[in-house]
Amino acid sequence: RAYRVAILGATGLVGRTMATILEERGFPVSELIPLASERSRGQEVIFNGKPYVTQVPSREVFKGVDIALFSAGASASREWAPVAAAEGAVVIDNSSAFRMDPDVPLVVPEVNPEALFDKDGQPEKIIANPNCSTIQMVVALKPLHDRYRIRRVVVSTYQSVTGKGKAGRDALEDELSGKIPEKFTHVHQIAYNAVPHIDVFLDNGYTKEEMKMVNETRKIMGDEGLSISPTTVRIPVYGGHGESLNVEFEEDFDIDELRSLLTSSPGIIVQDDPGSNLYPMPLSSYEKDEVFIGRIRRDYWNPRTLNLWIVADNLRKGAATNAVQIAERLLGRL
Ligand code: 2RA
Repeated sequence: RAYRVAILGATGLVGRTMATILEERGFPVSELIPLASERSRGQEVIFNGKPYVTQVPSREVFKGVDIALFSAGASASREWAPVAAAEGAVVIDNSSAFRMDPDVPLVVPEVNPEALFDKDGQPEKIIANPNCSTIQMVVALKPLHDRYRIRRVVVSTYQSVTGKGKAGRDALEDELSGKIPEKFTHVHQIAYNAVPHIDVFLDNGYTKEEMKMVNETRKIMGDEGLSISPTTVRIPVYGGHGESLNVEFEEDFDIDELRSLLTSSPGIIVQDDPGSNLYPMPLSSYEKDEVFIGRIRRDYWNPRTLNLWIVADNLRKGAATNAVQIAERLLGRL
């Protein structure tokens, strides 16, 4: 059977990528229902060669929708997810609105697919898609945690301007072309710069983006004891987010065994050959759906600790691909 699929935020960078990925992966869509704010009403979204006109969300519009992919920000999700769910749709929500709600599963299919279903095997009505910087990290950490038990992770991110959507990308292009705005989209100039400030600062001195990496990782991995120490940084690149990790384990590890473990784990491509200058980069991860890992090496000072470098396309595996992979797991169960 084919499904009626709505995309809320259909004209944004993630929403458009969701439609592209549904199409690329041959997801069985009988009708696409693109939704967005008043500003985008009437814009066309081309899907499988057919134009679909963007509407504004309403209770009516969600009637008969099987799957609703949301990427229009937390307040739109808070308003419309309960409505869509009440009308019978399963909502896969890319905003932060429900991620830490104990009644809502937060899912990365390679890590905790079992959380998608209730005890009767029915799909949960609202499913949260994690933050981009969390998704790529947990895909890499899961097999390592299962095998060597992680004690602590220190992570620094190098995040693409597209994490802030089209406005984030346009801001870099404008600044590079010499247009300096009155108010910077990335708080400070991002062209030729690096800004260690993503989302707002919290009372504990961390940013909201950093605390997402802490709290979401614990929830997805099902381990409240995991200690994660993040610093998140915006850099002037497109294509993907990079993350440098220092991971301390409970157990000893053999580096060759660890490398083969990562190579054989789902969703991961190891690109690690310093002799031929091979390691992942944002440009080479662009438009790819996997998580790329390289620079795998033992910590110089602590033998139970590992250094590695992880890159993924933040609009794809960090957002749209993960959401569509969740939807794929629901096929046949709706
Ligand atoms: C960012 N993590 O990169 C955000 C996007 N969800 O700004």
